Amino acid sequence: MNIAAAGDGVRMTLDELRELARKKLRAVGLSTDHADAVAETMVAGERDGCTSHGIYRLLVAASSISRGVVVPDAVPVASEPAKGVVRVDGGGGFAQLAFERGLPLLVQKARDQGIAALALNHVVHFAALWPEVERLADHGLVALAFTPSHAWVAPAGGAKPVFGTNPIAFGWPRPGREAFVFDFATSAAARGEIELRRRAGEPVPGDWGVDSEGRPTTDAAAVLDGAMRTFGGHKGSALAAMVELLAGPLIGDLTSAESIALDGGRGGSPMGGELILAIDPAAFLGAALSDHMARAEAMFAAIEAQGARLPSSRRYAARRESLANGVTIPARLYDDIMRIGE
Ligand code: NDP
Ligand code: PYC
Repeated sequence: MNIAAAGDGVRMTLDELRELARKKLRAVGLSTDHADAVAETMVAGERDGCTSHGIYRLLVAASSISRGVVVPDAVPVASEPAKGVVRVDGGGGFAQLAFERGLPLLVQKARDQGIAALALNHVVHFAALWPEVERLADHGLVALAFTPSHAWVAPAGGAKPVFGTNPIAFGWPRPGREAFVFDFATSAAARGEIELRRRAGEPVPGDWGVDSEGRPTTDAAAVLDGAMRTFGGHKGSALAAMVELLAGPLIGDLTSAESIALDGGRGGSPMGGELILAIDPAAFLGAALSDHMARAEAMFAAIEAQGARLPSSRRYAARRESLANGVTIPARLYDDIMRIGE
């Protein structure tokens, strides 16, 4: 591996990073097909400057495997319980391979029927959702994805965890251009962001969470031990509840409270489900498809014309830079990664 020290980090190409991730995941016992699928999302996160869900997640995945939270050689099984529904039982493995197994059927059903849903069940989830909605948008489909996590987040007006950090991702295809994509936690920040601050010894903003006594704090460790806050007060709180319902009871899977109870203090990544919706614009628009997609472009142009940016524009810029020049892994993180599987 031709890696180079760069400042207080280690610079490498994306191919080198992918190889490192696969090797380390296999070293902790993950089967090759899982290791490849999981490595891909970590590399995508690092490439796009999403460090809380980039290569740092190797530490998280290795820890979940060593704590016995993940079935490392699970074989995802796809089924079609209804005309517009694909279900993939992940068998306790990581969600990435289950998504790969369900994707072709989801795309086919969305094209055949105009709209389709994919439920991933019994999967361990630590990843960002944008790679999934972006893949669907690349197929010309509008996409939404939701997953609960572990009960770390208090409802607006409370101070005890009920919700997970419960991300919502949305993808919109833009013919000839990179898709419009957003993806964020319904908590004030992703937990991974707070974990990175704790590792770096940095404080968090005062509105991200409370300590275990319900007092506001800027201490990252105290928030992790206490309760995180939703974004946007009661609005984020309602959206977090919606994610619990859509990707929990609706698809026959766990809520964040049930998932953390199942974990039983092992500290693994959340076990549960994910719901992904795919909509084919052609089903609504038929021959008028390109006229109406052009109207969407007018809205994007109106946003950018006033200097505001589109969600995902920073990510695509980071991607171009990483593809050209590689990425730099912080020295301490690199050292921690190198110790995986030793
Ligand atoms: P952020 O608060 O960083 O928000 C990210 C989204 O908002 C991106 O789409 C980003 O685009 C966009 N955005 C940010 N700033 C602006 C701006 N000024 N103008 C326009 N758009 C903007 O994300 P979170 O920290 O909440 O979440 C990070 C990741 O964590 C997500 O990918 C999520 O899926 C993941 N996550 C996963 C969980 C799981 O259980 N699996 C749980 C919780 C989170 P851009 O990327 O271009 O900056
Ligand atoms: O960052 O909140 C988070 C998170 C939870 C599960 C995966 N990422």
